[in-house]
Amino acid sequence: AVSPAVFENTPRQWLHAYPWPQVQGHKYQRGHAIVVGGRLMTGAARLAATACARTGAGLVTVAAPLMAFQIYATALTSVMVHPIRESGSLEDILADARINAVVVGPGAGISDMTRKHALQALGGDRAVVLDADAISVFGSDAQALFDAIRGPCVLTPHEGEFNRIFHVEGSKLQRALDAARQSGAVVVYKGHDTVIAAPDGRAFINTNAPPILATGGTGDVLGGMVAGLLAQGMDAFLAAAAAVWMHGQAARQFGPGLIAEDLPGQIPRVLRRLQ
Ligand code: NPW
Ligand code: AMP
Ligand code: MG
Repeated sequence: AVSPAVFENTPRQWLHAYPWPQVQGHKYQRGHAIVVGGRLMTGAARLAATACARTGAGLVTVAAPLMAFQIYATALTSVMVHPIRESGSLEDILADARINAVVVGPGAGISDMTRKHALQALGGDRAVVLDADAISVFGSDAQALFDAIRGPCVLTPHEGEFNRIFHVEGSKLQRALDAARQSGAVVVYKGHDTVIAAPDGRAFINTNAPPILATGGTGDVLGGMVAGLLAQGMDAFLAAAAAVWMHGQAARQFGPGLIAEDLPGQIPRVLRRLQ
């Protein structure tokens, strides 16, 4: 049964919390997000970083493995690139206290390095988005992930990723709510009927996403969008809900043949219509 705390995801739910740019504001006041880049599948982090900037984050940096540094540096213009040390540690990058959101997972690969990056990202006050491989890599050890989640954290699994770390039953809504409670994170359980669930029992069901979104890289775009809103100080549950709705709305500007990189450029238009 749908509890009274469940609503359809519409701008009415989160628009009051969207951080509209301030007249006297500067970029450092609009947040600084880090997107941890993969070594081989570089498209995913490029999509996430661009989408992150498009949601209004003041600064976005891709933390890039040395072997892929040139790819990120050449492909991205508004986004900065910072090399990850040989050791793979993100410590020096995350040392800057102004960094307030981190995305790990898009294109990261299933490896000890991805696991280490996820745990390092979670070891601080900043908000964290874990998507894709940063979820799957905890498939045999989900409790280690849940134990590490202490601050604001959003997990954005598709069905396959969800089932690797959560073993819950019932309706999609119930599974998402149980997953959020178990993990302590906001869970964005994706699909045509994405459920955004918070550990405290709140949930939104999103209905604006068109089926043309079922194409490679759209999830990576969404992860970056959530982080962009978190960097601007939005609450994790509202940031996740807002990003999911904007993502669906951006996709509705297109028809079949939509590709993931079409989406970020539509975000300013979606936001302008909300003003
Ligand atoms: P089946 O076939 O149903 O048995 P993965 P991934 C299952 C990066 N990307 N949606 C299904 O199993 C990502 O960021 C990079 C999807 C399927 O075989 C990740 O790092 C891109 N799958 C990495 O690729 C663009 C579902 O799960 C398996 C499902 C892998 O990500 C593309 C796939 O699992 C991509 O985003 C559902 N709703 N339900 C780039 N441009 O660089 C069940 N499955 O291989 O862990 O997932 O999404 O391919
Ligand atoms: P990912 O699988 O990580 O690339 O994420 C895919 C994105 O597309 C998520 O935001 C899903 O909610 C969305 N999506 C996937 N399939 C559909 C569908 N059939 N209808 C609407 N949205 C979808
Ligand atoms: Mg994905």
